[in-house]
Amino acid sequence: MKIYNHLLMTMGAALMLVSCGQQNQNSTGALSSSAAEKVYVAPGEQDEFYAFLSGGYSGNLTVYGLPSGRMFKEIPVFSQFPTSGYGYSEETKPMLNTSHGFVPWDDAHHPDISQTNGELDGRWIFINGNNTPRIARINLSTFETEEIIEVPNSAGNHSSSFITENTEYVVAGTRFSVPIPQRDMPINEYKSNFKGSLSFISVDPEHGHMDLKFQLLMPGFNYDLSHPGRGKSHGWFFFTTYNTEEAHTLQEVNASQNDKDFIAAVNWKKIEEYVNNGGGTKMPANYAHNLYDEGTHTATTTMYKEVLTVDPLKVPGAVYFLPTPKSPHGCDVDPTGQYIIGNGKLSADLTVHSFDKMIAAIEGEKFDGEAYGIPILKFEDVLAGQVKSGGLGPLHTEFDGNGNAYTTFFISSEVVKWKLGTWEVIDRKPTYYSVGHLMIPGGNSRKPFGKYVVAMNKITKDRYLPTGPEMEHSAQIYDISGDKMELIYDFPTHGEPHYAAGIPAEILAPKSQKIYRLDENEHPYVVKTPTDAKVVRDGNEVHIYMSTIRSHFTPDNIEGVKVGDKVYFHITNHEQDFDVPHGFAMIGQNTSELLVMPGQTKTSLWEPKQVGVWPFYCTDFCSALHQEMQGYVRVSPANSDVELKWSLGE
Ligand code: K7E
Ligand code: CUA
Repeated sequence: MKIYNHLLMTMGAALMLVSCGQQNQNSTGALSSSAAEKVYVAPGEQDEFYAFLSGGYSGNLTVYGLPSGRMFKEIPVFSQFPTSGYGYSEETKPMLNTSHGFVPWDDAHHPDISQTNGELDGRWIFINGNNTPRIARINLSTFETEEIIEVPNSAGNHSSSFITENTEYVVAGTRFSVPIPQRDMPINEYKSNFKGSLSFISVDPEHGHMDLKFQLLMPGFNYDLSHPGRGKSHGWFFFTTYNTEEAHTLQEVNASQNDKDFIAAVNWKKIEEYVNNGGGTKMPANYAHNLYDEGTHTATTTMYKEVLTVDPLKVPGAVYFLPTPKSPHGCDVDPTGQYIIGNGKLSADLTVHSFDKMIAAIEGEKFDGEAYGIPILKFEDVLAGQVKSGGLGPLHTEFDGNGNAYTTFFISSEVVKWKLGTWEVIDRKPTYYSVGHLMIPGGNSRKPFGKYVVAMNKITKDRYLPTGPEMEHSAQIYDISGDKMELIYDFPTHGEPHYAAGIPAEILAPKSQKIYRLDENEHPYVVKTPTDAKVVRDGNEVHIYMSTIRSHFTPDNIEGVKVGDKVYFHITNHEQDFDVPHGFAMIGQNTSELLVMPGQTKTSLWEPKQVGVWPFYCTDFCSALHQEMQGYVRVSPANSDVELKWSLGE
């Protein structure tokens, strides 16, 4: 307890330092002109890497270039996005369905790019929604969210979404333990009654489609972060835990009592075999699976009613606990798969476990008791080494593929570079300020590209011109090609990036899709040629089959719509040129505009409430005559007999 109090005081002091002590510490000019050259990507030239930064509470994913720090795109994932109409258009609304109904927001933390043989293959990127537990898959040729699966029996889906080295599974662990199945019970009966679920979601190797294969029901700890084994440890997955005390109140104090929490080592191959042989128990659960179809440009939702659960005690030899000091946060595995790093956030030292020693300890039954029947391995028998870092508040570690590791320290605001195997600290550089995750392209794979590290900071303060009380979070790029790290650039981010994933541009850029082919468009309301444009009434629903091309809508004038109608504008963009979208906006609609890409069909719902003649227009400056790209809808009283008609050029 004494140590704990001391740590709290140190944390407090360090935080104050961040708050008021570090202003302009960098004013000596960290950037030499050679540093400027390192990040300078001349006009018309392109970056070497893509970086995908999670958007945190924006619910989205942002795409940047490295080393320029230029933002290329925000990909909507868990949040409605008026810029494109995602989550507002009829086609994409189902993407945000859950067992709790339509949930148009989430908190996205950890993107991870698909892998083949432990190397980035650039097909998909996965990301977790924390708050209403979900995992999303984004297609990396269209940069569109294609699939979102809800994770039942989970709460605070945080140790997610990390993938195994052949993208067999995307794995999602619960941060908060809950009653499973959910039920009405007193909160103070948490201990030994709540459970933590670790979900293994299989990924179809061809289409990427996700399927919740099984959930491991673990003791009621908090499962904070995770990473897959790779190489020799492929087949295992590692999760940090905290609150092994199973406290249900004032966790700040009560979840910091144990000197050591655990890293849970899960042999998923063993459990997979058990499940494939009919093992596990089906349990009722409600969850949504939302899938976007590329042909119809439309998402559909399937609701599931049960899930396969596995009791770890039924699969002997599948789960072990590795004691790890002081409420570990990050859980990282080096490129060889030998070292598992757990960073106790209340500790100064980093704990490194050895996979080989773990296997030997399991075989030698070097146990130090058990927790709910799960064997606890002896700390000394699995420990590879400890890094005496001299920093405070270690969080996350990445690797450069040259035998070095880089760990962030939140409290002491720095990145520390150290050597795997000797555990010696090689270099340390300040961050501005209070760094969370860091990212090296491919840093979570067998083959990192150790040229840059991007630090994602929680506090911005004086790094940019002030923008009122709210500042965007700041990221920083360090050149790590030499022995010493060199800070070469700061750039603002969007939302709150937690983790990120980077990949060489040469893997993604050549396969980036340029248009959707109109002849492959299978949308039920597609208009393949302007002569097919029409307006159809079905009761009080009016379906407008509309096409766009520079610079008009077909049709552009519509009459016979009535107050109380539900008017669906189904807009097909007839352009087949790269980067020529058209937009659509209707006065008074209770949704956003739409941005329709070439060859695509999107639908906007409008429910007119007043009679009149109401305009719509194209929102994207698509041509010299973009301002002429407009039309009218005549709205008559509910009982009117004005006939439905539509026209262009009449
Ligand atoms: Cu450390 Cu959500 Cu990965 Cu933030 S988490 S920093
Ligand atoms: Cu189409 Cu502006």
